[in-house]
Amino acid sequence: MQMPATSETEMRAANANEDGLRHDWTREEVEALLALPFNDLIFRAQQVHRQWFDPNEVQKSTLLSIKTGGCPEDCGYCNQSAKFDTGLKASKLMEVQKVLEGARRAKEAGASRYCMGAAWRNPKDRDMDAIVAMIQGVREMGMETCMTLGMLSPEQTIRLKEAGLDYYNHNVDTSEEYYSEVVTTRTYQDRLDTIARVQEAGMNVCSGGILGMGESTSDHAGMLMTLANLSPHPQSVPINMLMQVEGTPLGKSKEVDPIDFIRTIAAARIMMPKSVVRLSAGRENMSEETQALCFLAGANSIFVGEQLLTTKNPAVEKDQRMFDKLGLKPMPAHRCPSAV
Ligand code: SAM
Ligand code: DTB
Ligand code: SF4
Repeated sequence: MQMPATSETEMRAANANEDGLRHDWTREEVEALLALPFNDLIFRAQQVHRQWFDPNEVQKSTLLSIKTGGCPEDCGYCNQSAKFDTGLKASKLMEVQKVLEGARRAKEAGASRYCMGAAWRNPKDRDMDAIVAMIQGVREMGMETCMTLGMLSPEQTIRLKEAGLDYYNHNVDTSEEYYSEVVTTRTYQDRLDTIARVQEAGMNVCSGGILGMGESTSDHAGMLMTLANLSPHPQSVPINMLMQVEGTPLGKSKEVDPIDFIRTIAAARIMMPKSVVRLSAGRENMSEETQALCFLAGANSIFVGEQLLTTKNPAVEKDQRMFDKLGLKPMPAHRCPSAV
């Protein structure tokens, strides 16, 4: 017979999954973490960070929009939705060769992962041959592959796995409670279902969210709780600062205080110790000092290259100067300690 747990420590040990990491966070616990004195929070995050990672290594990914605009979804932050008038020109799925040329350039510029994104609610089966060819071509260059294509059917998930896809990006974006304020054309559960399929197929999950959409600190806690209670943890956790785009419903949202952004990164690092945490969209509008504090808080991945999907990212030379100043070096491919 199992003995009842007697102390908080024992309770935690009992609830830790077989990977030895916690998947039983409560919202209150995460709120308390986010509210710690800043120095204590950063110190804890650094301690955790150094258990699993070289603190001076930062993973570099490059993004490419392989299918831009005209999306039927209504995500309030996104200029690729067909429902908002943002002046963005929609385009068809790119040719495989063009995508591979982009990957080659990204590799030369020092990226170890190529992330390909499509403005789809879900891929159509007729697109899957081209998607598979892109994955195979990028893999042959020795880069890690990531795709973000919207919701997946079980069959499509298997095809991506068989093609050798390393990571699938599917963000939960915010807390479960705030989600319907941001997106109405799908549910939070839809997102979790696709994430579960990707995990079951044995691929690495890249999942995180966006700050600066008018949500509260408690929503930051709720989002981190959802991510950290996934088992296994998403191997990659992108934390985006909203890129405000005129014409989208969230184009004029109240900006997040950089300190709250850094706190969220630190809590993500503490809660998901073996995951790579990406300081994702929003660096274009961030000071070097804020970015340095994000790295200190445990962020160890960025997007490199002048463009994210449709919006701006810092110039490669500017990022290199920042790396030199901070003594950072690129993380080699396949270094994430939790990757499958
Ligand atoms: N359509 C697919 C989907 O939604 O999953 C894939 C592409 S979508 C652009 C990928 C992610 O980019 C979104 O989940 C969201 O987190 C992020 N994103 C989109 N627009 C953004 C913006 N303006 N600022 C920050 N992140 C954004
Ligand atoms: C993620 O979390 N952020 C990236 C990637 N995953 C797909 C996308 C950021 C997009 C920012 C807005 C744009 O450039 O269109
Ligand atoms: Fe479409 Fe993805 Fe943009 Fe939502 S975030 S509108 S699903 S491209």
